[in-house]
Amino acid sequence: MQIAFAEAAKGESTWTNPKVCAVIVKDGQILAKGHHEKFGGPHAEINTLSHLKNISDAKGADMYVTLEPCSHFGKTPPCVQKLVEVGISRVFIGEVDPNPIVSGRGIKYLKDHGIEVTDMDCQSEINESYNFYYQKKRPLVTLKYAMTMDGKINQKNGQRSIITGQTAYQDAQKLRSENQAILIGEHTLKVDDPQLTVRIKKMDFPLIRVVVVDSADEISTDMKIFQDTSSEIYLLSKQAATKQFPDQVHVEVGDWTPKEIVKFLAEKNIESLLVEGGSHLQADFVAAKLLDKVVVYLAPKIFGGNALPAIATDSQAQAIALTEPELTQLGSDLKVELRKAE
Ligand code: AOF
Ligand code: ZN
Repeated sequence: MQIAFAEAAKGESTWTNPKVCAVIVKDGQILAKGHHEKFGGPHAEINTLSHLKNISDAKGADMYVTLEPCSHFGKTPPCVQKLVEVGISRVFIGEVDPNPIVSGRGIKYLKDHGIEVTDMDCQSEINESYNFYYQKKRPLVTLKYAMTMDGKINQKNGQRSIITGQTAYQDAQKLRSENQAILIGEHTLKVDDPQLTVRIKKMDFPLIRVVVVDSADEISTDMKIFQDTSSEIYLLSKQAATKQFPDQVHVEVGDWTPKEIVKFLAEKNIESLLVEGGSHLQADFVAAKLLDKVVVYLAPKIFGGNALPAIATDSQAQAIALTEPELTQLGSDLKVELRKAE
């Protein structure tokens, strides 16, 4: 099962689908392994079977699969049917599928068809946001910011400042690549003019970009974010727009509180959201207590002055307890990772 989990992690393009691997074992020998490679593509179990020299080798064999095999007709037919058809005799499952269209039904189908099933209850972190989404019915929210030792994200309000070095930048790109949606506020869009893309590798499913704005009509179509057409952009606006934006841009009108934003993304099957600022947006998520993880890149400098801090809480003080930090030094910066305490 350890081999299977290590192999499952190779599935970098599964998007909102889980990372899964299946290994077929017979007489103490690994006969085949395979993982889910790409969203919409064959599931791990089917890939593994296709790697057998001879499909008849599956008869009487054991399968170690990191996630409960599926029992539904989705983008592909149910894997459980195939496992029964080829004569697998025992299935060892790493984790039960939290997705209600499968959860428990896969196991039941296998058992009803004479296959011995063992749930190894591995509780791995491999599908953290997938599991979170089905348990909490909303995306896992990570607040991310880079700040100086005096808690500043800019030298002056309304001005973009370089905070961290190259190693931290690369790491922040990786963090982006591990999330399905990225969110910023209007001020950050105007001041930083970011693209909100991943530049360190080619993404099969680039993260969707979300910006909360007062009025979409006041946003210039010359901003860099609009030049990139690789993923959808949602402008969450208080007012309807009359302006013509490029095709990948959608203006959604509403009262966009953190709760509403997260609900909107949950309806789009988004399992993970990275909130990249600025100060007021971070503060809104803190005030709504809508945060699950915090990632801070801490740079060895002090800006001084009176620019806003990373989280500009103007509401009543709210203490949010976080878990003990995980620290990583990245060049001369420090990465601090925390979770909301239970
Ligand atoms: C995967 N890969 O290896 C396994 C999955 O949309 P579909 O038809 O691809 O089905 C997605 C669901 O299938 C997924 O949420 C999970 O419940 C189940 N198992 N999915 O993408 C796999 N085994
Ligand atoms: Zn399947």
